[in-house]
Amino acid sequence: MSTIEIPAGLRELLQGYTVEVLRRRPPNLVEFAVQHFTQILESQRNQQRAKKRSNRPARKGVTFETKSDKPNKDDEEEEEEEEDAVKSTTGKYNRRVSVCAEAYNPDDDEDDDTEPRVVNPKTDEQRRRLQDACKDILLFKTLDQEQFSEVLDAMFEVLVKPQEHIIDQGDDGDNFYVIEKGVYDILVQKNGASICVGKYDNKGSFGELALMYNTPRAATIIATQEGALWGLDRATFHRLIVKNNAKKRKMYEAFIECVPLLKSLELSERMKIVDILGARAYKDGDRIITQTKAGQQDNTEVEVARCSRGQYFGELALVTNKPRAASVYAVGDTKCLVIDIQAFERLLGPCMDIMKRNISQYEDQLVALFGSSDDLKH
Ligand code: 1OR
Repeated sequence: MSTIEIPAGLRELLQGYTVEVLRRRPPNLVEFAVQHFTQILESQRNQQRAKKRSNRPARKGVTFETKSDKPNKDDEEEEEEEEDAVKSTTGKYNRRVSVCAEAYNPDDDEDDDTEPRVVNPKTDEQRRRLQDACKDILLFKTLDQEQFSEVLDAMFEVLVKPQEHIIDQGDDGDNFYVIEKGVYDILVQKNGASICVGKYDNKGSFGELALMYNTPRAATIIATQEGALWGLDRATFHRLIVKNNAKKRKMYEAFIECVPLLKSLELSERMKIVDILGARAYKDGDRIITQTKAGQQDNTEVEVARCSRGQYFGELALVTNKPRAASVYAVGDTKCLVIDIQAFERLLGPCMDIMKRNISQYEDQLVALFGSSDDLKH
């Protein structure tokens, strides 16, 4: 008796669809099936693109090309671009059309809630690694549990090789990436030369800007060693993160307006800070920052200052590129808004002078306490 072979993945596909039907109870099952499987197909294509990039021969040195003069683009890729361009006329997966940083209005996107979820099946072990990589990602910190698990479901693993370009400056944005492991250089083109402006060292995320603001990729990201990333497709990023940003702007606008440090920024610059910040809650006594630089005399800790609403901390090590000069503890239940070092450098440049001026006040405080400010000398 011959047995009928069930194609690999069929069970997961049908299960995924069934779960979504039960969750969302769509009025038209066939229409919903079309949407659901189209989204999966789109996600698979994203993965294939990411994979293709990883198979591309590593470029020698660092070269930058403009969109119009890319010489080695293969025919298949051209086809993909055409295909995407066609899609954009249907309005669903718009390619970059304009450069803007306007607040996204969720009311313009009412049908988003009925959009089917992208689900990339994962083994338990993959899911555990993914969860671990995502636990400190600031952009995910303001999502509720349900949204966060949708994000995890949609993410897909990307293994990278040394010298691989994950993102090229000037390209359109396809995915957002969370780093599981590996070191990645950040390069920016300046006067025709590419300059390394920073790196990601086994943690963090990148690729959010082009997706958030519909702009070309602002930097090139190159793996310096073998690594592992988790990608999130543009559509899901838009549906969950960008939509959430509109809420974040509403929630934090008034607060950010009254933070003295940020007064010298334009409103649009302040809103960009809101877009990428994450919220973290602490309980009384929790250590928020750990001093990594040796203390003054012995190891006893002395309270040197207390910050409250609208004030900031954690900038000193970033400005001076030195180890953390002090520990910071929560007094009572607290909530902090946090940005990562790359965003800090990118967005807070105009506030640097104010921060430096304020840093000199720390020295005065330490001199008053210990009679020396060696800890802050640089
Ligand atoms: P993206 O979608 O534009 C490139 O693709 C990514 O590099 C970008 O999102 C950020 O996630 C990341 N300026 C611009 N983008 C940066 C920068 C950066 N750093 C990381 N990315 N600067 C470096 C700050 C250390 C400012 C350079 C002048």
